[in-house]
Amino acid sequence: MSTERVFSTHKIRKQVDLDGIWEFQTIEDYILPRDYHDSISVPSCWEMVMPYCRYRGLAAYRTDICMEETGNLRLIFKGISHTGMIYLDGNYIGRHYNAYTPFSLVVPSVDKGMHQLEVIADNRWSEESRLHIPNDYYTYGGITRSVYQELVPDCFIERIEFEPWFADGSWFAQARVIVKNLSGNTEQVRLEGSCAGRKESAEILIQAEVEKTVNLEFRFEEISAWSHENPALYLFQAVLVTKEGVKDDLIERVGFRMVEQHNGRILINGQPVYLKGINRHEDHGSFGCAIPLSQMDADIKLIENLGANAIRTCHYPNDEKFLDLCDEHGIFVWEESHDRGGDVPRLTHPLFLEQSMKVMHEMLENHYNHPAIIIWGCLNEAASNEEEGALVYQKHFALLATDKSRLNTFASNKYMEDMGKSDLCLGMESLCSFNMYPYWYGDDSVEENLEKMRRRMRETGNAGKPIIISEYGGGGIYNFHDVMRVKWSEEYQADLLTRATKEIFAQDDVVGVFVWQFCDVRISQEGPRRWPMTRPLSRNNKGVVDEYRRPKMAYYALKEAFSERRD
Ligand code: ADA
Repeated sequence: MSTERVFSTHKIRKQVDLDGIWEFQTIEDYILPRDYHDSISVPSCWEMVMPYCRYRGLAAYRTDICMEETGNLRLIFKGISHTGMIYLDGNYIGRHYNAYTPFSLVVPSVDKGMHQLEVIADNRWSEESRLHIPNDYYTYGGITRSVYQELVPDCFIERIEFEPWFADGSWFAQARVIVKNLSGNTEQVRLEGSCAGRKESAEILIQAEVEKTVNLEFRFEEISAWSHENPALYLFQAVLVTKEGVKDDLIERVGFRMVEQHNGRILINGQPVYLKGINRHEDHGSFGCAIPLSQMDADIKLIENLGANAIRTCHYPNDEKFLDLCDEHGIFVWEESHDRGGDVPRLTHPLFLEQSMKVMHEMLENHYNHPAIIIWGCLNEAASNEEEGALVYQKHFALLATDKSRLNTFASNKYMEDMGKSDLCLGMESLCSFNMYPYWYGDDSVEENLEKMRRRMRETGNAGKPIIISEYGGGGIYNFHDVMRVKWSEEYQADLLTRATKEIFAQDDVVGVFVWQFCDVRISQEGPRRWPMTRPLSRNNKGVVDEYRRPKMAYYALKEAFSERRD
């Protein structure tokens, strides 16, 4: 079994896991070193390994790979933070920007035998990086997610989009299978798709050096729908056959569910759901953002034990294995494209649109088949109250709206009059989501905040849309106790969550909450915002568990508060 996902993705195609100890060397420029003087585990964040704890810069990685026969080498990188340059036998073969999305490269006709794979990872702040900036979370460095090697035929299956829907008492699906032809000839292939006992196929001609989408239509007789209570999952296998026989395959895991927004409610398979959620950054005191599967599993169980049913992947796409676990546990996911807090100068920077749209494309392409993802999100707390910002939101929502099988939203904090012009973008999203920090940053109550949100929704013709409170919470330092229950004590944080959760649950038009946040996270030292000055221990301490997952009083208070709502 391959380890790319939590299920086998191939029965035919050969995939090798390249995780392990690679050679490692910090460097000063984009020039491969001749000698490597250190080693490091892949995946990992170099900050978690001495002596690189504060290293921000460039580093080279090297490993040997084996081609068992001459053929097309496909390399899959699940995440390099934040820029990766890839070299095979010393030759440059590709580049990728952004830590949080996977990418693949194909090198045709690679000779049988041993080869050297090298990667330069770069986590520097620079003008060229408009999404990874000093922030209220940390941009780690290194090959932070797994790497795989594959041998692919000239015509191979690149990916699958499986879109199910329910109509007239039956489940239907369209499977869009994306096939690539690397060869210089037009190829004739048969594409076979099978799922839940149904089989469909199509014969296609695919021109030289192009990518083609093959549509397979299915109608199913007996299907268990995917839900929080019963997260039923099915395997979809696509097989590619040429006149020489079976050549390639790709297996995806899918779930059958419909997501709608109706009468101010979120409906899953026609049933209203209330989202009791939590914001989770990919961060851990021992692993940084390179969280191993065992810890992902433990995180899911901590979150389930809270009585939560939803997670927001603030503020970037997550590791696919974590999304796989959410599928299995019936946890609803709001997956967010990468960005946090874009002001007008950043949103209008010539590289911002290109970089943010690319991440969004990669998120949609790679995570399309997760039934757990019911909401796509983008542009957390950006300049949605400025004309220039609204233009960027428009472009993002035009792309998100191409997926009709999910809802979309963004977390706004621009509904308050005292922040100047109010939000201009509420009409672009299917749900209205707002971040608020009652009893923490300001003195406004839950009710006062909600009144401002509702007023802005009315003013912009969006009254009646479901409201989500996408963030609320306060800081609490693990093991700091105080009889006065002062700010930063575990007591204050627990009291805040008890009170705010109760007050939000009493609001009829709110259909979900996402507490800020699951675990304490490391924050950037640099940058004009001087984050450490307002973040004791150089962490955002609003986690209900600390960076090592030790529960604070807030964890138990939230568990109690969540148990008050049973729908
Ligand atoms: C914002 C932001 C979060 C975090 C939070 C906080 O709402 O979306 O990333 O910075 O505030 O802790 O203040």
